[in-house]
Amino acid sequence: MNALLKDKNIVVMGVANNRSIAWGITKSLHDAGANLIFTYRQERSKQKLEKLLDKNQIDAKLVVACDVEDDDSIKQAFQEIGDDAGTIHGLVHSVAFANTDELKGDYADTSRDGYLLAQNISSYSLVAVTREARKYMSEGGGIVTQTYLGSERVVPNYNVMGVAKAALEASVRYLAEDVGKDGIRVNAVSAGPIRTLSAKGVSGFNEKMSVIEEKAPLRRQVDQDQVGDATLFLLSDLARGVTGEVLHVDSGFHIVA
Ligand code: NDP
Ligand code: KAL
Repeated sequence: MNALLKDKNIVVMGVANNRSIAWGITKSLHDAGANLIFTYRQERSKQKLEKLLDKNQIDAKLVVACDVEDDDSIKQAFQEIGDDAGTIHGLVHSVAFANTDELKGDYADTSRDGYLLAQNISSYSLVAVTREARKYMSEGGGIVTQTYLGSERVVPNYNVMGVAKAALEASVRYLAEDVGKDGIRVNAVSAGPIRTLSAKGVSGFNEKMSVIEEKAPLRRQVDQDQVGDATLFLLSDLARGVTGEVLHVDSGFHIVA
């Protein structure tokens, strides 16, 4: 237990189950004394989340539905959060989606609809939620999103999602400039491969995981708790001088040739 986020109201988007990166983040933020507010899309995720909170004796301040494909849903969710919490001090964006059939084969075969869907949910959503959340971030604070190395390098099968993450990382920089004047920082964590529901069943995931143990400087897998602690750092005052940054939590894999 530490007091890095004591009495801070933090919104966490993207817990689907106990393997979710957002759940690792939840544990770190809870240990730091934060008041937690959650958003979910599917009813199934809400049920899993409520069970997890119960089992871990974490009291959520609020749990609200939010489909990031839908502006009205985002507006409604943040209005409810703002009405309940008064002030938001932090936001964790941990959502992404692309059609499975576009996460294999040639990137050149990506359909227009598939491209736009990946951009919509995985990248534009950060712009939309930043706009709504900042209305309630009157005391400043931090926003952290989740990205992957496939934005910087060509990683087989990541395809349309790599391009969405490149846009997401560019958004982090543009948003950081916009909201910096209000004392709000915007950063991303670039995690190494972690076995989650999203990662399940996508081609090439196992190979990407094993190469970390072989080639990354630390020669060990990345887990949700490591991403949780790095996200906590970025949300906390310890990172008060850091914005527009992409912090790699990948056992150092991105530095090796
Ligand atoms: P999860 O499957 O656990 O989480 C994905 C989340 O995205 C789910 O909670 C899902 O909610 C949510 N989501 C999808 N579409 C929408 C939508 N339209 N509106 C609201 N929420 C939506 O996977 P991860 O924890 O792995 O993924 C979290 C983030 O981490 C993603 O941005 C991913 O790209 C990133 N990342 C993951 C890595 C990994 O190896 N796992 C590596 C690097 C980055 P629901 O189920 O309710 O629809
Ligand atoms: C090179 C890697 C191997 C895998 C390639 C692509 C991974 C893309 C991630 C993307 C978020 C996956 C999906 O959108 C899956 C979706 O089509 C089907 N799944 C679902 O609908 C489930 C039920 C819900 C919960 O999922 C979502 N997203 O809502 C990349 C690896 C090494 C690293 C990863 C996995 C990165 C990442 O961004 O997740």
